[in-house]
Amino acid sequence: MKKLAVLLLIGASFVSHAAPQSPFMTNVYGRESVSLDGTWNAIIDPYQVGEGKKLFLDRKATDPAQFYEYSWDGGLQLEVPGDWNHQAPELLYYEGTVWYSRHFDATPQSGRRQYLYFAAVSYRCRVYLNGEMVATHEGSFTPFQVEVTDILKSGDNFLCVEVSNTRTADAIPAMSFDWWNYGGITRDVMLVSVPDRFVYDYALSLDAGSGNHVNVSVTMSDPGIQEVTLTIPELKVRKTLRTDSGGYASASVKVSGLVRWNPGQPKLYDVTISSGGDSISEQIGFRTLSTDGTKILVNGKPVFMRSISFHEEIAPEARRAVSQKDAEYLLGNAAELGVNMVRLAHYPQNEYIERLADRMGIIIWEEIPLWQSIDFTNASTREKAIRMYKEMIWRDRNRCAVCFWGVANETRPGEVRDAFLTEVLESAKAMDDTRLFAIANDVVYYRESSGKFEMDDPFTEKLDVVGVNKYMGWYAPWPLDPKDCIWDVAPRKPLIITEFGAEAMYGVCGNEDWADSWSEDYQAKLYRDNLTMFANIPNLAGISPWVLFDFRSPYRFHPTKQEGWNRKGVLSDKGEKKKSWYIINEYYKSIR
Ligand code: GCB
Repeated sequence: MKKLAVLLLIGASFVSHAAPQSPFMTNVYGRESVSLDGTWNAIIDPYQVGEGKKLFLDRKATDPAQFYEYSWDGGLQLEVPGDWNHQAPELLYYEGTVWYSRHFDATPQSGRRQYLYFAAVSYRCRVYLNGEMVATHEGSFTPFQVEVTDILKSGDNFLCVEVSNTRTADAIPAMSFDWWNYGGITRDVMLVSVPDRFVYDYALSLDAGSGNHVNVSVTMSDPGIQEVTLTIPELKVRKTLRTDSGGYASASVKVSGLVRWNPGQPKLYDVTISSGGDSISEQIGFRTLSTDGTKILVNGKPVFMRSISFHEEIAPEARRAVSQKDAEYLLGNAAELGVNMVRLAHYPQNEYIERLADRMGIIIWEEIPLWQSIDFTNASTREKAIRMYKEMIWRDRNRCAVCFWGVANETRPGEVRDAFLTEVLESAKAMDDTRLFAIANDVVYYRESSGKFEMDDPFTEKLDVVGVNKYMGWYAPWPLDPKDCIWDVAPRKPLIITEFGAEAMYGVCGNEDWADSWSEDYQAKLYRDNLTMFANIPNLAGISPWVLFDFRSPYRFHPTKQEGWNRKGVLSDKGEKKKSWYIINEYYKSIR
């Protein structure tokens, strides 16, 4: 029975169930677990011969005629969580396969189940435990788990993971993208222990209609009618639900005196869900989201999005962000700029970031990497996108900070793309109707015939909010004086400028009218000009300059200006403030 569950979870397939069931449990960080982070052994396998050589077995010669062409001892070691690229010079640009392994001790307990949980592996992987393949996963930015109760041994266990970050045309993102292709076991790994029957997934949200009901849904790990109790002590909520035979229960619970989560005023409540011998707790906030014409409303009040984007990267150390401390660094720098929102570029980032945003009261826009050159004709890519999107929602649907689900970034309108994105959008909407769906589009052009900036993308009609990435003064010359640039883009919806900017080398002074000066002065003037133009966007509901930090990207190979860095940060790769930082900081103070 448990073995069957293992097989069903392989490859992130979904267990068929009376109720929708996530491929991983909700709130793994609230579970009893043993961390498998730390130093792992590694073997670089560019020709992919590791499987044939059975690297997933930790073999040592035991008779005189035996030898093995590999050893897990005495070779490369890599820290987990972490990208491999910054850990060894030969891995800086590496795109291919690396095998990871480690031993760990376990003590299986009767009446409990054990899961291996990977918060993210970039980009695809196969997981072997004690020589047996137990899971595969594709996608760098969402978690997966596999039950290993029946495979785990008392005492020593050997865990091996084959990881590949090879780019392929059917992948998401696809062949080229403007950030570093970090490979490796980039997020936490843990061995999670849960009771035999446990609270598998749950979602809580404030009912947008009544405003004083908390909607809760719970799925137990196993079918069968069971009692589940929700408690929110501060609100004096204690509600017992009965699941259906599929192990699913939902209810709408009236609350009084609820203080809502707001940007800048992040009220969170201790919430516990228990059933039988199991209990899981975390802090959750409650808010509503809606739009009214061209306004975005949080708890019924208009909020202008003062945003910034960042990649999941610690620029001064040229590596992926992996920890609570790293989350504090990224969101701390964003907060200092004066934001109330962060657009996570361009994928779900590690959970430390979303959870900290909840606690700091910073709104999050989250998206999957449907970035530019996706193969929209490929049915398997579409299935992948739908799965990734669901995984993102499953992981983060209890994070009230997450207010926007971004559907795609800079894609070309057309029948094939529209059909693809519509399927992604519809399956996401079926899972979550408590957030705003948005897109970041770059197909906005100045039309001489109308004298206005316009956009033709009927797909945006299906969305709540339209984002526009527009690099006026950088990739596109100004057609008119910025003060005369009038916008008529999605005029009946809220519009967020989701990207604008220019590259500048920190500390470089230069001609503010010459893009090729790569100077802070050019970037600063471009920022001032854009702010002037934004005043002519009647439906403007927020701005999100591109980007907080200079970030690493093989896309950017100018030998003296970029050296593998996209220099559009308002902060340099060392975290130094450019002139543009002060312009945005002042602007954000002025519109608070
Ligand atoms: C964009 C992309 C972003 C790039 C940026 C740039 O439009 O959405 O990922 O990094 O432009 O710097 O060109």
